[in-house]
Amino acid sequence: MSRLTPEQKEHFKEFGYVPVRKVFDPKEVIDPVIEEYHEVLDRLAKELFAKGKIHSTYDNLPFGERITVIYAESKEVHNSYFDFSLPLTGCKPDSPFWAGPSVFRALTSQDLLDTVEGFIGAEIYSNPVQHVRIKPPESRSPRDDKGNVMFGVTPWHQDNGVVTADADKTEMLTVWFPLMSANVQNGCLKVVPKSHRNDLLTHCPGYKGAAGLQIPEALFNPEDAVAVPLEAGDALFMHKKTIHSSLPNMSDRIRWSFDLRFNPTGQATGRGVFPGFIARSKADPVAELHNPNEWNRMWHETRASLATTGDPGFFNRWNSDAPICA
Ligand SMILES: O=C(O)CCC(=O)C(=O)O
Ligand SMILES: [Fe+2]
Repeated sequence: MSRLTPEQKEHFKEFGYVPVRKVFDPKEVIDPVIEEYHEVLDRLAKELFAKGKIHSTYDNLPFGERITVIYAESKEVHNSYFDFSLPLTGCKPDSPFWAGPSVFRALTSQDLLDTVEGFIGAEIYSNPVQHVRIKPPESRSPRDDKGNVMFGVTPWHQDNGVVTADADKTEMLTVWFPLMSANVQNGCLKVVPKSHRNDLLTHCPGYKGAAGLQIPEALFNPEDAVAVPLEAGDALFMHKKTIHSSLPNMSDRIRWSFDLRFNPTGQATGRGVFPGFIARSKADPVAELHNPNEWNRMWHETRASLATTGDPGFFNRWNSDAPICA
């Protein structure tokens, strides 16, 4: 499988991102994840059916179609059931998440870590800022009461802007890869080349009614952005200051991706309440985590503790009162 070439490293340094083809074998890394998610969807379907929110569990549909139909009929996006992360606000003892063994194996794929090593060296920490994103076609996606597609486009941001300030000096690398091909039609990412040379720009919470944090377009030139289509097995590597967003899913199939972060071990993750782990250590291989059950246990423990202690309360440094956010 692919290792980082000097040209790819140079591209990353120059432009703040680099798409790498065939980082890992999708049959080895992605197929087991998809298999695992079938079971998660099955449980969700049974739960919604029992609550009377859907008329059928749609067992016979393929994954993408099944999830699209289930989200549409239940009028809700149930992405937390699949995500290997927890809500930062309002976490409950039974908040759904999924930290299964195949997901862990994808996070720690040796082929993936070999490429990551090319960027940040051989002491690799799996930063817990990570998500699976399943985006149904916008034409059939549930909408909120303002008519916005739920979990639609990701607005412009820098990943540095969504972590706490203690990680501003962290050499955080974003790794984004699709589980099925992602292109302009179904909503791949768009990145602004060379934007990593900027400072951290102001992010506005709930800007123009959109969910989440967003950099106002007055602060950079969105016209400079380029789309990054990828096949299963490819990955996009991004600098923490690279401005990026996603396109809308205008296709008739889902857009399905993992986004992971890695940093050199010992540096702040920017989300200290969540559990990370040493994915690779050339200096101390014994410190590496290889047990998927232990990873799963750490997330369960975090959920229990957040549900008891309440919201961490310091995860967002931004305020919509900033004049640029008006
Ligand atoms: O997949 C998306 O829509 C957004 C992903 C993203 O912002 C990231 O990977 O940092
Ligand atoms: Fe991002």
